[in-house]
Amino acid sequence: MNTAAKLSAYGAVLALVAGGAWAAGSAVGPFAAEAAQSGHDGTSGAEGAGHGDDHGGTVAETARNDQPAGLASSRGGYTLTPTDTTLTTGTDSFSFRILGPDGAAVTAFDVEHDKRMHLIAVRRDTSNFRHVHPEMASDGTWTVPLSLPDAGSYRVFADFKPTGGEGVTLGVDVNAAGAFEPRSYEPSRVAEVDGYQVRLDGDLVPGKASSVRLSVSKDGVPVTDLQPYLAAYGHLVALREGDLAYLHVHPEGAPGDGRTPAGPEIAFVAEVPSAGGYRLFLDFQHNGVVRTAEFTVDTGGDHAEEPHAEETEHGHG
Ligand SMILES: [Cu+2]
Repeated sequence: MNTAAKLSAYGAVLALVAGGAWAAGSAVGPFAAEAAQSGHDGTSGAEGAGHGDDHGGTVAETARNDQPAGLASSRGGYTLTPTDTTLTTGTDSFSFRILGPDGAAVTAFDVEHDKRMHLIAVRRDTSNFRHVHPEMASDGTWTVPLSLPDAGSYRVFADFKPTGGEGVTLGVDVNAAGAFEPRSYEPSRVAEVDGYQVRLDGDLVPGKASSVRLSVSKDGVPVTDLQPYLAAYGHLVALREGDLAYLHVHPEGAPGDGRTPAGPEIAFVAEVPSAGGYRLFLDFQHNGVVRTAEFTVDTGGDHAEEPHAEETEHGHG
């Protein structure tokens, strides 16, 4: 009944994003487009006030954030500072520090999903996605090999939880010199990678917790022996086209919990903050190799459901 409850364990990062929107926009609904859609007769304000109820559970603990993650290099007192913002195509490494509220490099981080630091790099046109795990030196400098195949401007996200603080994702741009061809992506719900096919089912409805399912097969045969990778059968990162707002989503259920199968389907609950195009990147592991499947979805228009249609029934009931 309360979709927000489903977010509690595995969608914590995403819930932070979504909860902020609910809290900040409680009078008019999670986002402006939804309010506009539901308010055909100009009563969007009243209707919006009505559907604060079904999101109540997570607002209190998530009200601190009012922006999607990854859009800023500094947030909540923490700052991502790259050692060098120019990288070389081919073999190179990336190093950085996280500065804390006192201006000093942070050296204490909690383990989340098996790692103390998750680093995502993607060119700003959303090509060349990388998800890697840096190592920290004792002075707080993180370093990771980062091979960028093509020139261009890249967004680098550091996803971490400082000990004693809140989880945060900071983003910064780095550049690899040279000419490049920008890429664009048509909507696609089927990914092919190394002989694997991954299908995306379910629609991301802006402003609502939405179930999406990813099904993995190899040469047409469903894969039922996915291997845990970073304590889950899949890791899903969604990036909003245009500004690369960052959503890190985790599956419903975990390996070894007695109810979550090792494929072929991986179920996620995700909430995107606004209508528009999103690029989705699924990391999954099979036969000892981690692969990434990419999808492109457009949450505007055709797929959007009429929001909260059933709630109009009990306005005066
Ligand atoms: Cu990671």
